[in-house]
Amino acid sequence: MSRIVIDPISRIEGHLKIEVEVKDGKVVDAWAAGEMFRGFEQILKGRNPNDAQMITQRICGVCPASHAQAATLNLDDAYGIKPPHNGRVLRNVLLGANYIQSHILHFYHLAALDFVDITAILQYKGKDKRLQKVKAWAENELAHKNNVAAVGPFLPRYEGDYIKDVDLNIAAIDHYLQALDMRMKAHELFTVWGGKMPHGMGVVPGGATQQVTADKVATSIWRLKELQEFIDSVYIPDVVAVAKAYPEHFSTGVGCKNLLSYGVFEENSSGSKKLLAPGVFIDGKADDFDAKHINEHVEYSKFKSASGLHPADGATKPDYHKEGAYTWLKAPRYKDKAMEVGPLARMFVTHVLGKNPKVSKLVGDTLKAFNAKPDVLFSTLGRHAARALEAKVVADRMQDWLKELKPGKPVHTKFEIPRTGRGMGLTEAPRGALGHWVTVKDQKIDNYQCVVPTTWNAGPRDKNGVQGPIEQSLIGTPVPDVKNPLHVARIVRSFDPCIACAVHIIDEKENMGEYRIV
Ligand code: NFE
Ligand code: MG
Repeated sequence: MSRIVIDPISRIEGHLKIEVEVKDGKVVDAWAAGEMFRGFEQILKGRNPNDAQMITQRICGVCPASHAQAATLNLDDAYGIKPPHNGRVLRNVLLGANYIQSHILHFYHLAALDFVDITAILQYKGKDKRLQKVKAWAENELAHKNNVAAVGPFLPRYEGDYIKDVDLNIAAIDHYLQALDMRMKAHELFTVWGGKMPHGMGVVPGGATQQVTADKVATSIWRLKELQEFIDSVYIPDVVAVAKAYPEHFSTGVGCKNLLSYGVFEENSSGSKKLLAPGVFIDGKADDFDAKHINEHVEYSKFKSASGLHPADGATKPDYHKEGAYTWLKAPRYKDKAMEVGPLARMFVTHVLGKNPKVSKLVGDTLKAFNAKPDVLFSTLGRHAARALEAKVVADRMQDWLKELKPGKPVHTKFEIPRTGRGMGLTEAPRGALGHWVTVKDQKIDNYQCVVPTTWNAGPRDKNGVQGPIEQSLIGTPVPDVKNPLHVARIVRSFDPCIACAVHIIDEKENMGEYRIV
């Protein structure tokens, strides 16, 4: 029996520790730990409620659009207001731009180098200036490989079964560089309506801030067109190529097989119809989603607040030295079950509930191409495939939304902050189900709770000792070489974890030290 500690696991957002116990070449138990406490929920107490959508965006620079969305839906609910047509559609456009950016980021810049052999660039003989620069970097890197100070972002790495075909590797490195430009395009599209990225100014309670003009629509459409072309002709084919090269990863990283989606991208003013449907998949059965079944367990989390609270009445009281606790993430549960969230959950739930024929066709066609049953989606590769297909569904629909915008019409509904109120804002961030809850008292925030996608996925054991989704997904993973747990890293990265979001104060001296707001 041996223990492997990956701390921190690189190429994810934030600081996550993964610990696994290995017996006879396989993982037999796993622990995921978020080792920072940030305290955003405390920072919000006593503030003007309108500040929530600005402050909560600072939880994360990767998915601020989603926190803006959840916070404004939450405040809309507490204030009893709804955005006008343009306001609703603009929120979709802003969130959609962030989805596309985030999914491309994840596949190319965070996950692909689990498969692509970056050192293949040393054999590049072509004339592309960008690839020549990468080659020069790699040569320099290898010349200094015993000098830690000279080690770049890609090496060292866990060694293992990387793609061997040199041309395929070089094509993938070229796409890695193209993907940087594509992310810039998606960010530009976001800033047309959001002013800046990260932490946009485009979404506020009651709607959006930017007036709709024909030039803003036109400048968005051509950027989106380029993104659609990239998704169709580069991103999806690359995911298919990885899937063909690594079919065994259709059966690694299976996880809890329970899925949760709050639904996202409102398609009507009541919010009853969404592009990606709300729903759950538990013990093999699809069902409607009801927010009353959410609670957060803290038996293994460093909090002294009560366990099992619904987030509307949630509490976040840190306890640095709590016995048995190993993480700053809480363990969210639905009907007391661990639930995986993210693109796989959204696409699967939308498909099995039959809520969007385009999603069902894409999922069906992909499964047919691989001659596979839907069960293969519960896997490392299933998560990558669902993310790529979702990028397409969102980008294609965004073309319609941009055309549905009405120049000159209102983008915003006026409101007053009520003396008291309670709100719930449920949306889906690129990484999964995101909920914000607020209680307003004397026109100030009395309580604010965020339950974030990576808290669902990377959370710890619950009151019943049942592991969180990432922990469960690691059990049974082959570890042929304990010094190079590449499959473990591949599985964890397939969830696209973001710990900045999940542990929503870092102590200046050490994370585990005295509680202090910095
Ligand atoms: Ni910080 Fe986030 C997304 C949210 S994840 S990236 O997507 O909300 O926990
Ligand atoms: Mg929380």
